[in-house]
This record gives sequence, C-alpha cells and structure tokens, in this order.
Amino acid sequence: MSEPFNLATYFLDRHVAAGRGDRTALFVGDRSVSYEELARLANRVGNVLLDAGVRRGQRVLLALSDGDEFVATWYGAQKIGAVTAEVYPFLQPKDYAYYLGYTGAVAVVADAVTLPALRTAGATGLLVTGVPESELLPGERPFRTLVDAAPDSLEAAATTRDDVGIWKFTTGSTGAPKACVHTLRSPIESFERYAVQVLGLREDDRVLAVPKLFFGYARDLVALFPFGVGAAGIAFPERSTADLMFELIARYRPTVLVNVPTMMSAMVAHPDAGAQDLGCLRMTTSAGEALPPELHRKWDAAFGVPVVDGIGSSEAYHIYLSNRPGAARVGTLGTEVPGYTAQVVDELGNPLPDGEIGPLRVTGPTIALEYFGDAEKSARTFDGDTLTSGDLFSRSDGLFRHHGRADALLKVGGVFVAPGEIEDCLLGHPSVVDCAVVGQEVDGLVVPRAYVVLRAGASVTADELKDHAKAQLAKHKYPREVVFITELPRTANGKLDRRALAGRS
Ligand code: 3SK
Repeated sequence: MSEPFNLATYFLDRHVAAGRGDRTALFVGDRSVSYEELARLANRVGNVLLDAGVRRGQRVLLALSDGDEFVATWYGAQKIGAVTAEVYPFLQPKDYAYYLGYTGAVAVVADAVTLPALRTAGATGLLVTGVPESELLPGERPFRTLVDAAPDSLEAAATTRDDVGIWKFTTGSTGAPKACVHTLRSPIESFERYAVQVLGLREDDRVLAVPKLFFGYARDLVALFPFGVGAAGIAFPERSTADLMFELIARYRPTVLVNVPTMMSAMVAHPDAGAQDLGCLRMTTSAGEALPPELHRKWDAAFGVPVVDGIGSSEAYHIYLSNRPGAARVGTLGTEVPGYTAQVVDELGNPLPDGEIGPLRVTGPTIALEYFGDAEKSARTFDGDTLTSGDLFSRSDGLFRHHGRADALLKVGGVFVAPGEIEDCLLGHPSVVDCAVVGQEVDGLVVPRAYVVLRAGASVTADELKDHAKAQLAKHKYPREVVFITELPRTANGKLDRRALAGRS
C-alpha cells in the first residue's frame, strides 16, 4: 500500500513546517508572497472548493490569469485531492465550451479576463474572482470573498503517488486538445530528475517563464520545481512580449529564464537587445518547439546566456531529453534526462541505427496513463511506462536531434524534406527574423513554400532568399515560393500553428 502523498504538502507546507515559511515563494507585481502566505491561501481555496462540493478525484478547471491566485487555486485543489486542469486565459467561447464539456469539471474558477468568454460558452455556477459582486449573474459565486472568509487551515487529502491528480492538455495542433492523465508521481519524478539533476535548481534561484502558467512547461518550472528546493517563481498576468521580458528581467533579476524559440527570436531581434543586462541569468531553457541552430547562435552572440535546449510533452509530463547547462551542443537536444531511455524506431517499432530518422520511443517514470476519453489514440501512443512520440528524431554521437512532427514532413520530388532544415537555412540570412516552411501543392506536386518575417527595415526580395537557400541546401529543398508575413501564427503555448498557415498567401 502506497504512503500518503500530497503535492501541496510536498511543495508548500513542508517549508512552513521546517521553519522556512517566511521565504519568498512567488514574486507578483510589487509583492513577494511567502511560502506561509501561499500555503494559507491554498488552504482557504481548498476549503472553498470543498464547500462548493468538489470531492477527491473530481476535476477543477482553472481559467485564471497568472498570479498568486492561480498558484494557490492549483495547490488548494491538489490539497483536497482534486484533479487540476488549466486552460489558456485568452480563449474564444467555442474553445471554453469544448473544455467545459470535455473536463466535466465540478468547479470552474474564472476571473475578469476569462468570465465574458466563459459566460458566452454557457458556463454556469462559476467561482469568479476580480469582478465586483454586484456584476455577478445568478449562480455565480464571488471566489475572493469566499476565500477571504474561509479558514486558513486544511487537512491534506491522503492521496498517494499513484492517484490521478493532473490533466495536461495536448496543444491540439492535430485535432481537439486531449488531456494526458497523470498521477501525482509525474511532477515529483520530473522535479527530481529534470529540475534537480539536469538544471541543478537551487534555493537562491528565481525563475521567470515566457509561457503562461496554463502551459505545464512553465507552470512546473515557476510554481512547482522552484518550491521543491525552496526557491522562488515570478508570475505576471500580461501576455509575454520581448519588451515585457526585458522589463521583468531588469525588475526581478531572475536566475533562470524559461523560454520558447519564438520569444528567443523576438528578444534577439529587438532593437534594444544590445542594451540589455541579462547578467543575472545563469541559463535559459528552450522547449516547446525545435530551436533552430541559427537562432541558438544568434542568441549566444546577442546575450551569452547559456541555453539548455530540451524537449518535453504533455504525454511525457515534462522534459525528457535535454542538453546540460553550460554544455549544450547547438542543433541537438542533448541526451536523456536521468531515469528516461529513448530509442529512435521505425514505423514498426524496431530500433533504427544511428543517423536514421524515425519516431521516438521514450520510457520513463512520468508517462501519462492515457488520453482521457480516447482509447484508440491512447493505445497507439502509450504502452505502460513507454510512449511513442509523434515527432521525428535521430541520434548520433549519443546526442538526439529533432526533425519536427512526422505530419509536417514534406515529400518533394519523392524525397522527404524536414521543414526545419529549410527554416534554419533561411534564419541564417541576416534579414530574416522568423520563418516557417510548409508544403504547397503546385500542379499536383508538393513544393516547399516559406513564410518569412523580416527584420524591421530589411528589404530583401523573395528571389534573393531563394538564392540564399539554393546556395546552401540540396537543390530540391529550396523554397519555390517565399511569402512575406508580419507574424507567424502560434498556438497559445508558443508553438508554430502550421495548420493556420496552410494555403495562406
Ligand atoms: O513542449 C511541450 O509540449 C511540453 C509540454 C509539457 C511540459 C514541457 C514541455 C516542453
């Protein structure tokens, strides 16, 4: 029989019990929130959720902007043994309608940002914060008022590491988002193996993330993993921009920046990049999508902050392949995070020799149990503690390389072409800030088409970019068409939305 284990006790209450409750857990605006304050707020939230009828194993949906309320609500739900699921706070009503139906959440916590769209989506019985009580509709309850009035002590539910506690949504880049169902073991194993053994997080760290906390990559690196070592996270409600990131770095002096390639590109291309003091950062992680080698080099040249490029997924809970701080090999994902094994395989699951490209089979302690409600897809993806990834990889010299999603590969003139290779080549042109390559059908044949974002003030022509590519790539790979665009479409967690590009001219 497993021992009782509760994430709120592990990440928050433990520090209070050990006399470290006055240490800062979170920086939010001009406030520092101590472990003790956050633990008490989580207890109050847990009591409100219990009063709202939430029971162990039931889902609580967080539709909240980033801040201490988001974090306390997450831990409050965990403390009572509920299952947490979070959604992007800037969604459209139709998206909320999907999540409401799919999760069957017993409680939905909303704020002023998410309330209008949730109402349009037909949500009822919402717990609402940040909106005057007089503006609430019948059935909606004032979350903050209830929280303030609730007791600040709460007994932790006697959950175990084997209990389901976390739903992590897939990005939905190939269909409706699905929840990867995780036990409480996943965050702990990932904390110990990735945050401690790979990143070496320590007590004096301050972690700032580019993605919002609904994205597990950021949530864990801001509001779980730092707490595991008594360090602090930084939370802010605004959408991330390069300007804002520079401002937050100057203000909080974080030691770890949790980044995604699209923001790295925006930071590098920023007109004031050269004037920034990023000396406080001992590393920046990069994940969420492939980091083009050219962008990695531009980042190194602009900022010199070591990049720890890795790959994770909601299916694997968090990062399972990663470079090591200070020892990154540009263009690679490094090696397995301790405790994981990864093998490049063919379509039938047979191991492939070094250098060959195929899907990845990952075995480790944090693999999801299933996609909720999708037995067929679950059976194709999960096999006990082993996962078959929908992305393509190769391995050479012991290091893994990412070749993008299998469904993004182009077959040009009968030969497979990875869009990432063409994108990296175009990024090597001094006028190009961002780009994406997709397949375009011309007279029944697929040819590469590049969507290119130019540096402000640059004036390169499509033909010049084609010539640049022709000079560096195998002949069949150069983009036959170049479309200039002001911004590439991205999903809420910063991944390129290739579907939104298809057919755009
Ligand atoms: O890239 C992702 O999808 C991801 C998901 C969960 C945790 C970490 C990462 C990078």
